[in-house]
Amino acid sequence: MYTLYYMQGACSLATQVVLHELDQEVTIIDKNSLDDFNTINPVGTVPVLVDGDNKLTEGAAIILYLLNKHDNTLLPTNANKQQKAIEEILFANATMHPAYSKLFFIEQNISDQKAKREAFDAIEKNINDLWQVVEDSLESKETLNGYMLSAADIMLAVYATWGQYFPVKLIFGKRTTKMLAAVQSMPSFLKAVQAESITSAT
Ligand SMILES: N[C@@H](CCC(=O)N[C@@H](CS)C(=O)NCC(=O)O)C(=O)O
Repeated sequence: MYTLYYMQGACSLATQVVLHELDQEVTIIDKNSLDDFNTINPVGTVPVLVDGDNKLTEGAAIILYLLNKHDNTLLPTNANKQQKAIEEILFANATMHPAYSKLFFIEQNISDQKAKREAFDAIEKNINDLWQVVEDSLESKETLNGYMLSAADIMLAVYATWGQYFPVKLIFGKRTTKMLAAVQSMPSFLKAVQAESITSAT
């Protein structure tokens, strides 16, 4: 049994979806329900996963830990394919996620309206360029690795929901839209969203 610290709709949602895909039981705890979350993760970010005596942080590291620990079809075993899948997980976590994080940063930290608009415009272009990279990589395939759903698809499907909260126009290509919709309608994804809405409301 795992414990996952999360925030509603945040990147920790991808960790929960992966746990469901792996058929693992998980108790989820809303970071915002605690007064002292920084004693759990001094960086203050979710996800944090507790596995027995083991406390894990950093989303990509947590997902790779789970994929290495449990049998699954999300991470290929073939060395070259696995390397590619890890690249895609890192592209999601270390390239796409930080681009979206700038939207939150701009909203919270820039008060001058002109500077704010310029910053949003710049990051809008950056994010759209990254989604174009995803669209190009989905040419003639339905998921990032081409033959099965991957952890990176799940991570991207979570981040893709964040743009709606900001004054930016994000453009998803046809193939990307199809891949994101496929992930967002998976039973594991719906179960994770539902679990967060119940736990956050209590
Ligand atoms: N590098 C970290 C970044 C995680 C991160 O930025 N998490 C955000 C949510 S998506 C967070 O916890 N922000 C803290 C807050 O908004 O209170 C990871 O991948 O785990």
